[in-house]
Amino acid sequence: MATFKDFRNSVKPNWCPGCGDFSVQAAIQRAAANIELEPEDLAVVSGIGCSGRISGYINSYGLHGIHGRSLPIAQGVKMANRDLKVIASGGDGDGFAIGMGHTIHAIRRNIDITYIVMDNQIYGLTKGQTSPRSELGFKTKSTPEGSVESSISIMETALTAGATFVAQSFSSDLKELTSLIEQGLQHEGFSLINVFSPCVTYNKVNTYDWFKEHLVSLSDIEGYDAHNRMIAMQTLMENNGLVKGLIYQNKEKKSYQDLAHGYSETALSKADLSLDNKQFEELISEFM
Ligand SMILES: Cc1ncc(C[n+]2csc(CCOP(=O)(O)OP(=O)(O)O)c2C)c(N)n1
Ligand code: SF4
Ligand SMILES: [Mg+2]
Repeated sequence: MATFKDFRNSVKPNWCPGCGDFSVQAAIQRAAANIELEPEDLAVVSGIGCSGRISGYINSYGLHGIHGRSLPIAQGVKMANRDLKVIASGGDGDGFAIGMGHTIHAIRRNIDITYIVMDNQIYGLTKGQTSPRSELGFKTKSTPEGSVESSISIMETALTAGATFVAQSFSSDLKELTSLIEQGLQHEGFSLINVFSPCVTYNKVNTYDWFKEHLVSLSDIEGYDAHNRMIAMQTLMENNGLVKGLIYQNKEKKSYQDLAHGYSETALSKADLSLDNKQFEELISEFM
């Protein structure tokens, strides 16, 4: 049986020392081992950004795609081989700016993949511009007078789009993050895990200390019910989205694969899709 070390490869991450993304990498590796996956059972697809490098640092199938497009690729991988556990990953810019259209549709489509966003409230790779997660008034090189746009409330947006699994965590809490990734991978449908993953080089506001001071742990809210969408929304709004833990899960809604007519139980990539002459002629005659 594989351990988390089997999900390591020889590539040395070139993230800055202290970057929150190291913990996300470690949590994915631990979660995969904890749910008894082997490296060949997992595919990690990423977009572009510092965070997007993560697919190269995990010993599994992997694809470092294009900016904002990890989700279409990851959904395609899952549809072609439903036997794989598939993780899509990237930054807040990747998922909530250029890739936002894909994010909303992946949520409502509910294909059984796990989307892990490393949310540092900034564009790290391009050296520190505002992202859709930067707060109003946030000063960067691109907004020296402070951003005049409000931050997108992404967890609330996911709930309204019909998400069946919504969670949020923090790079400093490896135990919780690992557990949420395990739960996300085991959830039958689309799971979104937004991780506050500080950029120590360009974001001097939303630091580790800032999150420790501001984040409210759902496990500290007595009687919090993660199966109640109204409570989830209310709790997010009351805390300005700054909560951590499993926010909402709906186990009743079927995944896309379970609803899609004629979608084979056998992974397409493993099915014999060849046709004999008679089947070929019949197929062609349907279009004539
Ligand atoms: C189509 C396209 N547009 C713009 C870029 C430039 N670009 C690269 S990464 C990035 C944003 C990175 O921010 P984020 O997704 O938050 O990742 P981080 O680096 O913070 O982890 C941008 C705008 C690009 N590579 N491709
Ligand atoms: S620039 Fe920021 S996000 Fe990128 S590796 Fe460095 S600390 Fe991490
Ligand atoms: Mg970012």
